[in-house]
Amino acid sequence: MTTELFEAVIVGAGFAGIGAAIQLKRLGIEDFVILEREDDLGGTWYVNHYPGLAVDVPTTTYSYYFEPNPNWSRMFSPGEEIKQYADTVAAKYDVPRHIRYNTTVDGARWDEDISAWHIDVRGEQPITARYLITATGFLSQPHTPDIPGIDTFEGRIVHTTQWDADYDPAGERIAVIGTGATAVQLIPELAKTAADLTVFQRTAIWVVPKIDFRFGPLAKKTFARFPWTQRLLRWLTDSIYEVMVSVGVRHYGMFRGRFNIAASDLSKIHRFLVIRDKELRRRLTPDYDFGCKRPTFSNGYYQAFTRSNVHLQDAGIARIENDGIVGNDGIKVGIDTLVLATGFDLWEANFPAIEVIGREGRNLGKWWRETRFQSYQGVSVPYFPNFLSLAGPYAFLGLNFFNTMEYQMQLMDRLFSEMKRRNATTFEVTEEANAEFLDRMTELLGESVFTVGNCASANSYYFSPNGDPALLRPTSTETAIREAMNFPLSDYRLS
Ligand code: NA7
Repeated sequence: MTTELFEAVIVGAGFAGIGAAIQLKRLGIEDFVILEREDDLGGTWYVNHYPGLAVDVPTTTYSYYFEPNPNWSRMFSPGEEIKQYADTVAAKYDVPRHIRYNTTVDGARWDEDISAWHIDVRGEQPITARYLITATGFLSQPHTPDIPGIDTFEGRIVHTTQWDADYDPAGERIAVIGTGATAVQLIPELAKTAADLTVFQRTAIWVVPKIDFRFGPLAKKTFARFPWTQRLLRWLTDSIYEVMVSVGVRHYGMFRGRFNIAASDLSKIHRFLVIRDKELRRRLTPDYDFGCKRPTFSNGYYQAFTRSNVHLQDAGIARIENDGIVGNDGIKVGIDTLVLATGFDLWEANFPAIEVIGREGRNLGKWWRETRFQSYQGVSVPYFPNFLSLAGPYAFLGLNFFNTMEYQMQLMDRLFSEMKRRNATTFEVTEEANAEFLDRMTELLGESVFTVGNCASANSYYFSPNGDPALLRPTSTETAIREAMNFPLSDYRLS
């Protein structure tokens, strides 16, 4: 079989893939292809389009630092604006011509003889590339729950990642399974017109008010004419989020959870002001510490439960029948539509998102499971030369994906520039550097909410199946960027 040749392959055309493409171009590498399984770019912001979809980080912060957007309509912009932003940035840097849509990567294997990756593309000829960059995101593999009888349901069944834009919930009897960030956005929208909406909650979620407002024409004009004004606002929202993650998550122990207690008090007051029914408030109250799992921001979620057409079911699901859901309390709820707001298979299907076989036949997924989930600076793994995993263990800086991108682009810059300087064609992180990084991350997590807090009942995707809180990189954004710009070059073997 013939094989196509590229200098680099990027898997995924979401914000991470677009960022990696921009960085490669800055480094003078144009011979690369982005393989994307969907038929458009934008990743999660293309796939998700359920009613109520919005970013849950201020948009001033949720954007590439080098590409501020003066046109955001509000502080927490709706999904379609974020998708539009992805289109605009990609077009500006001439990224789309590198993208191959409807292309699913099945796996990749390192070939020691030619020092390159063989990439298997479903139904197409394989690709050979010197560098492999997986930009597959953290939440990209939808989770369909394995509830008894789910296949027998005869009504409409939809996962939130596959929303049908023509679906009209008016007059429908709807069940929503799940109460994560997606459900918190969707439920108030469905509640407006559904005849009956039953929310099946397994684990209550912390919800705090959202300080959201529109950016009027004057604000937009000011951002466009005086970009420093938007930078200033970004600095403010960046700082607030940085402090939240630092005090509430990373240094939970040092602050004895005081920030988390204050945040849960805020959520409690919010519930108290909105919901008069004491028992309902109790049922909506989480029994784990604020911060163990991603908290949500909403002014409409609790409100929705005060409507007469909205019901909370927290007894658990026994089974699904052809026309409804039977709870563990024996009560059956008849429904027309079943909405699965059940999130994503993060650890099971995303670490890694494709099969990756490195040097000496090492299988990345197996190795992570047999040892621990680990990656140097959140991107590199020993035995996997010329490979960067942008959604790796300990990569995510918490809350804002763009800060993560920022340091990863810096790291690419330093690494590839040094390769060029030395005329090298292969890089591989050393086992020592990787082990040292893992030890450091483990130690830093020692005083985090995940270690010190009460997270047992949170069902949080921040924890890997073996119990390590291996998703989050427990350093500040500033530290991550500084390390990406200054890491010892001896941490990599270049040849
Ligand atoms: P999440 O946050 O993973 O939430 C998924 C929800 O679905 C959560 O409440 C789960 O309950 C629930 N779930 C999953 N499987 C089941 C079964 N079998 N039965 C009952 N309930 C179930 O995904 P989202 O899409 O809401 O949000 C993802 C991210 O998008 C979010 O963190 C933001 O970063 C943006 P559980 O809590 O596991 O008990």
